[in-house]
Amino acid sequence: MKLYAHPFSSYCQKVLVALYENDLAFEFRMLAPDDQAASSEHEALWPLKRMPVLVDEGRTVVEASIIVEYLALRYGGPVQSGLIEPTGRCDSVLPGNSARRVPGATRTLCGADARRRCR
Ligand SMILES: N[C@@H](CCC(=O)N[C@@H](CS)C(=O)NCC(=O)O)C(=O)O
Repeated sequence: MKLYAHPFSSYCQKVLVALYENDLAFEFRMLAPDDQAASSEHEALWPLKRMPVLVDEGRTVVEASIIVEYLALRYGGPVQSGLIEPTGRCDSVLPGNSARRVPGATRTLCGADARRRCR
C-alpha cells in the first residue's frame, strides 16, 4: 500500500492517523518539489494533483475521508471514519457509542450523533 502525501497537509495527516492507529503498513511517497518521480506517479494516478492519494492492491483511492473509510472497510481497526464538522474540524469516530479525541480534534462526537450532524 502506498500513500502519496505530505506530512504538513492536514488532509494527509487525517489519513496518517488512520494508518497508524489501525496499525497498517504502508510506503510513504512524499510529494515534495525535489522528488519528480513521486510527483509524476501522483499526477498519473490523480490528474487533479490533490493529496492524499492511496494506492492499495491496484486500487486508487482519493479524498481523505473516503480513504479513511476505505481502510476501515478493507482492514478494520479502531479508526472507522473521518468526519469533518461544518467548522472544518476533524474528529475520529469509533464504533458504537464510544468516541475519543485525536490530535487536532477540538471536540469529540459519538457515533450516531456525529453521523447525523456531519454528513
Ligand atoms: N477534498 C480533498 C482535498 C485535498 C486537498 O485539497 N489537498 C491539498 C493539500 S492539503 C492539495 O493537494 N493541494 C494542492 C492542489 O490543490 O493543487 C480531500 O479531502 O482529500
